[in-house]
Amino acid sequence: MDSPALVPLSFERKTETEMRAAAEANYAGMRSRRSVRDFAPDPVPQDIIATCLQAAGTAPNGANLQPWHFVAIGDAGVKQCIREAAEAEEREFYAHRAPNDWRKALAPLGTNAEKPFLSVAPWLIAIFAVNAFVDPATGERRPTYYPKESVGIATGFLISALHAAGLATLTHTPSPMNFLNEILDRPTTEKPFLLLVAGYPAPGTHVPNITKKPLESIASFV
Ligand code: IYR
Repeated sequence: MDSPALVPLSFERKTETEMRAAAEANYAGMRSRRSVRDFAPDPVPQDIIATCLQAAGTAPNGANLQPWHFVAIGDAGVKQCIREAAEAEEREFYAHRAPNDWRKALAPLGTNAEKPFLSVAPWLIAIFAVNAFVDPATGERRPTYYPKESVGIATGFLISALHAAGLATLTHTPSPMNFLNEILDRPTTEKPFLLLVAGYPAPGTHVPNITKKPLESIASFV
């Protein structure tokens, strides 16, 4: 095997004071993010979404195969189709499929089968994990590695990029989500991972009064 081509790493050390300030500023930015379920219909330029998708595409991933595909949907007809298919699944979920424990866990969020945000918000981003692909060099089908982990990390990058850009998001997971392959014409080698809703919050939006766990209960230092 040839040794891989290497390039110098671009990295500048910050002072500890600078690191502290940068970590604090980032934390303050991240903790101001809230999941939003009431979106304004106001349009958001496509290029802003595209830049956030490029940021998502920088995520670390298995063997750099970048096993993800994002479909950004601004078309009103496609959004309506997705809304109808998602609401059909959600009606089943809330009426029959949801176990009681799950129902109880969701009660503080006040969610139900109605998903108006899927047609109101300017952008839906359907995120797919790519489990296999055809190698353009050989025509062979090849697997990807750690697609779920990779697409999860990329989705995190995307959510923080959209938030940093000044947009609100909602991670939406109708289950099952196979209808996304059909509506968006994606191959079966791609598994829907998440539907991300992006836009501006509707004026006067309220969010549940919930808190995040303190550091001591989510982390330990040894
Ligand atoms: N997919 C359903 C239920 C739901 C599940 C979880 I876990 C949530 O954090 C919120 C909702 C829905 O979207 O309503």
